[in-house]
Amino acid sequence: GVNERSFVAVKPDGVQRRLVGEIVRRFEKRGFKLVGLKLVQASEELLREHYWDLRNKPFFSSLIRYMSSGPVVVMVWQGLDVVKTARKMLGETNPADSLPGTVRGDFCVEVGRNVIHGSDSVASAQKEISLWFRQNELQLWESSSRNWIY
Ligand code: DAT
Ligand code: MG
Repeated sequence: GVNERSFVAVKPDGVQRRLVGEIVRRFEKRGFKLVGLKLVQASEELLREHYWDLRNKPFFSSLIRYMSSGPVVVMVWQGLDVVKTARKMLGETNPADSLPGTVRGDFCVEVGRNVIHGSDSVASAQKEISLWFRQNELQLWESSSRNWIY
């Protein structure tokens, strides 16, 4: 429904490369509602929890090192089918497979520097939102353009 939420993060390379505004712009213009946003230096402990499902992959330790190499911008976006739509807006995990017009297809070339994260299901979105945000960091607000989007 329209209250679905997704967790989206601009990774350290995206922050360093000044892509935060561009990425926020795409989600705003699509019609999603921003309900949480902050710039954080993630601890390795938090990142290991975030990527728990990948703990046995050969790239796991380099992934944690990359993700803790600088601040990330973490966001919660809300709207109709936002989890699936955000994944489409991100592109494929490997930027080489990502179409132009997607964030990864427009702004990166390597899987280990793929600029952005987005939850892969409603269930993982709920887990990730509660891992990265406190309840009082999420804002409930009425969007004045709601009736023009829905
Ligand atoms: P996604 O970020 O598209 O959800 P994922 O959850 O499978 O992809 O993996 C998380 C991140 O781990 C991904 O964004 C980049 C890194 N990664 C995935 N596969 C990789 C690989 N084969 N080599 C290096 N890094 C990889
Ligand atoms: Mg994933």
